[in-house]
Amino acid sequence: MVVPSPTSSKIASNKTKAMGIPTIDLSMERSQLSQTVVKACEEYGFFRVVNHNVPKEVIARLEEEGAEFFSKPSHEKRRAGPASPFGYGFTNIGPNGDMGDLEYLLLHANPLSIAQISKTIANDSTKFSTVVKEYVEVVKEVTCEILDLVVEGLGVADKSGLSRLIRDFDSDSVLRMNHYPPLKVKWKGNKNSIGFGAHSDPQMLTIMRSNDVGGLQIYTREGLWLPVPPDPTNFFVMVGDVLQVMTNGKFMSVRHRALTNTSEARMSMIYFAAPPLDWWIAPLPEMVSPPENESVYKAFTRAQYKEATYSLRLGDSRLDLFRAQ
Ligand code: GA4
Repeated sequence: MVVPSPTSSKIASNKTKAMGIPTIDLSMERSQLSQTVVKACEEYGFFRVVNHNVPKEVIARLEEEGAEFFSKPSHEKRRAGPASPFGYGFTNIGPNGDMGDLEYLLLHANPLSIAQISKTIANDSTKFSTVVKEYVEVVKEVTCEILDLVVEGLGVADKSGLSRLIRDFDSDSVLRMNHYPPLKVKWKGNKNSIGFGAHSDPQMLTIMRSNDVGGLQIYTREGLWLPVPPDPTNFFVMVGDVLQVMTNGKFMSVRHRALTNTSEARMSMIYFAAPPLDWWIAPLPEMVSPPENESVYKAFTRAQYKEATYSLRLGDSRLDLFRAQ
């Protein structure tokens, strides 16, 4: 699926790129930190996290498992598929005809589901499952720390109201490993292929780590695609649709996409943090103050939102279905 240029929109100039992507240093003093996190969520819906305390061995172990799986012959990988939605998938993204130049593993982040699906993925399924669970546990902690900072920065009374939903055993969080193989055809000039098309994430918060190969781009409020330089030792965080609703639109979920135009393979591991399926999603009480600031959204369950997500295309604007009149 080679496209002549990165479609639909302009790429950020060097000047815009120099503005950089906000970086949150988790070792900073806490009161300052919560305000910085809120500002980054408000202005970009996207930031980089450094000094996160995730052991590099935990990341390396998952990367190794991913590399081992994706290096298997196709017929073996296909035994773990098709992804409907969980398992091994390639080219097809979701059930409605979206496609990309990638292959992936999509897993529910619940420990029991991980143990179950691992049996179809790896020869040593106990090892695979242990490594995935360990990674999920540590990134979940980073996610919860960020959500607690968000809540603090927004002045929300229930200090662990958001992180509690992610720690819940029934949380609907998922883990995805994307493998973007290098382009087979050498193009003259700037030809790119769409690895994963433009979309926002339908969860609360996304935490992404990739190897040292670029490709991720975020769509800025100025209407530019901003390439994100890879940073394998750190994480990138994205505001998802659920957090947009809970902040009544103060934060906006960030549109992003992955392009492939390199000679090297890109591999990313992405944790999508979501509340349980029966959780009612609505703006936090502190984020509405009628009559001036009414709720922009109707209340809906995570299950209803998920159903809407899977009934639409990747790039569709699903939140429009849930706007209050
Ligand atoms: C995008 C974010 C996550 O990768 C994902 C994707 C999901 C899938 O691949 O099964 C979706 C996509 C994502 C949004 C619209 C629907 C559902 C594919 C698709 C076309 C796992 C998710 O939760 O939503």
